[in-house]
Amino acid sequence: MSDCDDCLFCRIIAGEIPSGKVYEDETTYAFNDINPKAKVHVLVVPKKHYANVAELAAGDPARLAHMVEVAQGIADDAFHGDYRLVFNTGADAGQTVFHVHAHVMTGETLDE
Ligand code: DGP
Repeated sequence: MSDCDDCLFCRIIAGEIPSGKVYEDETTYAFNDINPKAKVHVLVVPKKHYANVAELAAGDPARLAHMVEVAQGIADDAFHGDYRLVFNTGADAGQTVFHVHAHVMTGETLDE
């Protein structure tokens, strides 16, 4: 982990920027997306900084699996366990924050 001083999500995890926290454990943090695309739209992030899901999968696959467990728990609580999980990876795919984050969208029936 390095170069986190100017990482928005590292600052949110550190509590330097307020967020609507919905879950936290030793390795993982989850908070409401500021621009929700579904009734429930939560971002799940590892506390350790990885730029994208490919780096996380290569560096710590167990942590990635745990993020999916956390996403499942959010959907179990919000909407009988159904959810959409999105990792935008790279600027041309729409990634704007380069600290890996899973978009968990749930809480309602989603359009295709
Ligand atoms: P992406 O485009 O995949 O990199 O998604 C970044 C998401 O982060 C986007 O849906 C909006 C959200 N976001 C950006 N800045 C903030 C913030 O300061 N607080 C919160 N809660 N969400 C943010």
